[in-house]
Amino acid sequence: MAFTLPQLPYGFDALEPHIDAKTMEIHSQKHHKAYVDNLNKALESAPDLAALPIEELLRVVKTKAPDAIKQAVINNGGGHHNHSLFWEIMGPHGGGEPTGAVADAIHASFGDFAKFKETVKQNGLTQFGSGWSWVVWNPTATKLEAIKRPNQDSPLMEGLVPVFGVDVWEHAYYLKYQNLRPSYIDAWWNTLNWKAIEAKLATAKAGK
Ligand code: MN3
Repeated sequence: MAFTLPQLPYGFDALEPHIDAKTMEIHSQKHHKAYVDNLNKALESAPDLAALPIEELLRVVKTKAPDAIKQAVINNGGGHHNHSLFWEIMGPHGGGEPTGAVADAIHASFGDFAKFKETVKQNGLTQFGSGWSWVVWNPTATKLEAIKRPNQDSPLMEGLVPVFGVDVWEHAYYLKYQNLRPSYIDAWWNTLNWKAIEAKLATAKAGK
């Protein structure tokens, strides 16, 4: 079955003033849609791969995808999964500090929340060009880690599970913030839906 563009769980303007409605509309309806369309196109010649859940596809792409389509699946499959996750971990009336399991996991890996935020921000700022600053669950180390990865490279390709992260491609912020990536990342924290992130962490810990 072909991959499909998920519907945003809120309106384009729901993350104002932190992320503007126009950026949300173009980002989800144009950029994300292009990843979905190009993923389906790349997989026309590989129906066995096209039948996999997106997470499983990304886990096996490096070993199982034919060379002719491998990079296209990495780019567009990563783009599809990264953005689907991105929309889910944000929401209206977000931000603040997490509680419960997410707070515990952050404290265990990073110490205090301010230090954690600074690490995630610095990863986003030092990602040269396009990419993501990720908070991932490392199932081997059984803890959260903060990493940065270029382009649409999914942490799933290296056995890590993305829990949440910030898109630092210019298309994610340029309309409102122009070259000010630091201001965008600071504002992004105000969009976080910690309940959704807690659910992602639980799923990651369960190995799903
Ligand atoms: Mn993007």
